[in-house]
Amino acid sequence: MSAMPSNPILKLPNLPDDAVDLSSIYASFQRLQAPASHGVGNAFHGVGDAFPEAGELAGLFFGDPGSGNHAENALLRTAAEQEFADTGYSPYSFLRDQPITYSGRETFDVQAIRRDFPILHQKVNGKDLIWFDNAATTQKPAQVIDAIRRYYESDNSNIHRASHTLAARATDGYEGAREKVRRFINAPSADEVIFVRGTTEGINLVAQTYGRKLIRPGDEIIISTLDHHANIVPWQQLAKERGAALRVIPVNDRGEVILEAYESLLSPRTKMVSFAQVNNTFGTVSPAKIMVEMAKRYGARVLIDGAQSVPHAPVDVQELDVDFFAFSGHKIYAPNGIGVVYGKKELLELIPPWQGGGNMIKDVTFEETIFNVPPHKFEAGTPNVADAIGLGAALDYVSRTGIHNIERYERYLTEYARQALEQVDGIRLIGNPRDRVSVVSFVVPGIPAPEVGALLDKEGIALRAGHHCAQPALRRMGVEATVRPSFSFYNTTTEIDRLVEAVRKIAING
Ligand code: C6P
Repeated sequence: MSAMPSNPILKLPNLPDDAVDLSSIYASFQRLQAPASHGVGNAFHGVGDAFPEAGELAGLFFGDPGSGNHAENALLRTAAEQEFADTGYSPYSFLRDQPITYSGRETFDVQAIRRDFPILHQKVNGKDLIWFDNAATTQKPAQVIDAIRRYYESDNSNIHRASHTLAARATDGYEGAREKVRRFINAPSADEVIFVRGTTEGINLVAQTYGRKLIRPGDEIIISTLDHHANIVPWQQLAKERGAALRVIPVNDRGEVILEAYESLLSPRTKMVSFAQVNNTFGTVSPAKIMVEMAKRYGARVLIDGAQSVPHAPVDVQELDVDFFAFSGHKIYAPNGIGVVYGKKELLELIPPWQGGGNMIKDVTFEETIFNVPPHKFEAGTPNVADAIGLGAALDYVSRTGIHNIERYERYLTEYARQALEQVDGIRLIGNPRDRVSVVSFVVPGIPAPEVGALLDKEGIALRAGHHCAQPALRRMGVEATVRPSFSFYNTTTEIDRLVEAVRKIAING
């Protein structure tokens, strides 16, 4: 076994970890760029051209026969060309790009960002902590911790009910956070933003309200092989209860949904399509806008599980034209126990409340209850005020940093890690999606994934090793468990080099 090269990354520019200036990242990419630039004002094309994978995708998009199934390519191309003709943006990126010029606050400094996250500055097992478990949960900046402390120190109160000053302040804080969420996902109205505990609760809410009211025997619900258990079990339960059928979109060997197969599953029987915009095992970005449009042609409603997309790229629910959209606060630098389900107003008005109790009513007698209007109709009981305010502070933090900047830097880190890990002898990468964000999965044949996770923990590296609550997705790739580093904008290439070095040793020594 040859000694490890000082920088195992050959294809990507090695960036300094401090003061990462996005204009210099972009300049590095430009130097590496293939001659046939498509001139599309899109991060994926601009940044992605440095990556062979992305080049392949661009080839596919622009008519190169590329690799893989031709029928699938043709379908993708048709849909892609239409999307491009309509919008001028790549359908594979669910992003709207910013101009490619950076200045002032559009440039971020990784070390300055890291200083905002107190938890990162500790030793674990004698080594500097490396937090690569961001798909499971993200760490919280001081700004979020401070917002929660300030709330409990000065404003704590129940909301919407009392006539005193603290109740007014707490209510303003809570409703202010709802407005911040509205702005962040570009919902038309804050009344369409329901606070829940997280993505899981959001999907269950939709399944048990919309689903119970409108899914009938013989109807069909479509989900994807790439989905997290949170988007499988609630629909499976509902299908059994209502005599409906669950249909599952297959994926190809790369770990991408097969649009052609999805098309063939759709029919007038399809009442609901629900899928993750970004998968949590391979980081696959699914072409959400196209998938919504395809469902709409059959009159189906669509829920997008945004747990792994919202932290990494801009999301616009109006542009997606999605009916429901769920995400978790704790994956986007906010506290645990707070999340969001967005629903279109006309649907929220149509469907029944989920839980009964205080706050969700207008009037109660023993004979009858008149329900409150959305979103309050879906928020029975005293809500999680402090953590909603924490979520608002987290979205402020992300917005100040710039979600476009975050996305570009995280794509860079992810591709850096993928290429570096690919060069480690004795490990196998699992899943190879052409459009991915934040996640890389691998196995070390002969060593169970949890054991690899424990060995990495000894090096101070925290990541998830197991089935990631997505057993069907992993089984599709022939494995039961993987080791899964997942990246955030506070991570660095130096940390990835440390991971690669540790994995290399494990693969050699066991
Ligand atoms: N995935 C992971 O380590 P909750 O637990 O409700 O905040 O999020 C559920 C969920 C739903 N959809 C997707 C795509 C997810 O990734 C998750 C959570 C974590 O991958 C914890 S299992």
